[in-house]
Amino acid sequence: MKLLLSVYGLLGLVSAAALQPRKVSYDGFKVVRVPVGMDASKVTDIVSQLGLSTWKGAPQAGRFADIVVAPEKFDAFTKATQGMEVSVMHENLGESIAQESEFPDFSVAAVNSTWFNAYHSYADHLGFLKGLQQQYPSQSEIVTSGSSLQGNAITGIHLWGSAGKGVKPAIVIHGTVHAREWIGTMVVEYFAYNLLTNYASSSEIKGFVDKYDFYFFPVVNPDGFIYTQTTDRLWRKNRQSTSGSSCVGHDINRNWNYQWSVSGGASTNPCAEDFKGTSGGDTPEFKALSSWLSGIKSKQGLKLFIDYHSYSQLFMTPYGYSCTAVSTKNTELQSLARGAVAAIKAQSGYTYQYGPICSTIYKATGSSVDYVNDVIGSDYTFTSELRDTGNYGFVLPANQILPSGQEAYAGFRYLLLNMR
Ligand code: 0X9
Ligand code: ZN
Repeated sequence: MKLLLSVYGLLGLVSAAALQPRKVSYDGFKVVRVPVGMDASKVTDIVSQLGLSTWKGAPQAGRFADIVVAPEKFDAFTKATQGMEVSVMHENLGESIAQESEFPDFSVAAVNSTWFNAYHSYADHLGFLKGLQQQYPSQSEIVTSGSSLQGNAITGIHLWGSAGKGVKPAIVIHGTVHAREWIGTMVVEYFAYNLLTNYASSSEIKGFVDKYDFYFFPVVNPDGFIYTQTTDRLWRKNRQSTSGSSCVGHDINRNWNYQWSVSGGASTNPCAEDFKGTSGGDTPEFKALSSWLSGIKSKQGLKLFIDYHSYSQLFMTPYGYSCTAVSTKNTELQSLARGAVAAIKAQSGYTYQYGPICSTIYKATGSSVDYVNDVIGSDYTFTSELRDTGNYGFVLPANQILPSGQEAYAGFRYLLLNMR
């Protein structure tokens, strides 16, 4: 009997471990930044020969490559990059992640601005939305735009003003479709917090909230986000498997089903960070988000959609799928984007670049922006890459949360003041 019990005890431990895989350790890993030079093949070869992962996709000529290097690869990497100006972003990535993941205690009953001094667990993010909503019960509600693959609700907060709910044109803001881009979560929450807490005292903000219905979704990829907190801080995609492959994850921002088949802006390899999925729109997250957006559009109209990412400090417009296709509203979109980045600069002194996705960053098929612009038909559609430009990348120190929120809000405010 005793033996039996201990065998079962052991089995219990084993199955608990199987359910909760050990956290990926980045102890001693460095993240470095290397100028790619005019011929990208050199850095590309180093990355592929040493089996390294990069933070901003494939190395591009004339830009920087941000590369994660495991301790056992330091020597080979140093040798291979001799003569290049390598700078260090994270001396010890494991330590940077540990600092960032010191989540403070949180209580739903006491939501206040100290929230923006640190990063938080997924459960606390849900608590924050709930706590904020409870402080403004007559002009906000918790909403969900459907379910993720693993059945997590894609949760947001809906705000409205003097006209009551569901009447005015909608403004929809997405964050954290890429799981590791944690600053996006905080910035989208900052927008909701700023509008609700200042509605009564600021006539400008009252004007915004009386004019539009706001829907803020800080984390549209909850499965991926949770995975960054339980298992691998650098996870990007959702957690979908692909038949015939042992690799997990589809890039939701390559899966929106519009111009999805155009070649070159995403990967067909299930192991790649930008895997587009097996067929257009085959992620549960795309299905949920797109059908929710189309419902909102027919119910109250869709004035503005912004998808927040990190990092690179960019403010972008359609299109991603083509560098020659031009949006019918392009002149106005560029003028608004130019104004938004000027407002960001005036707020914090930080420089953001602007322009169409394809020519500003790279060709990307199946991204939310192209779909929302052309299929849903939002009046205005943008996507922004938040801080920074390559000092810390995805693991941005917590003391940059508030300034990131303030500058992103300055850009958002410019749009609210200037959209027709
Ligand atoms: O590759 C992407 O999806 C975006 N860059 S990121 O480093 N955050 O992954 C750029 C594509 C821009 N398109 C949209 N954000 N919709
Ligand atoms: Zn992203």
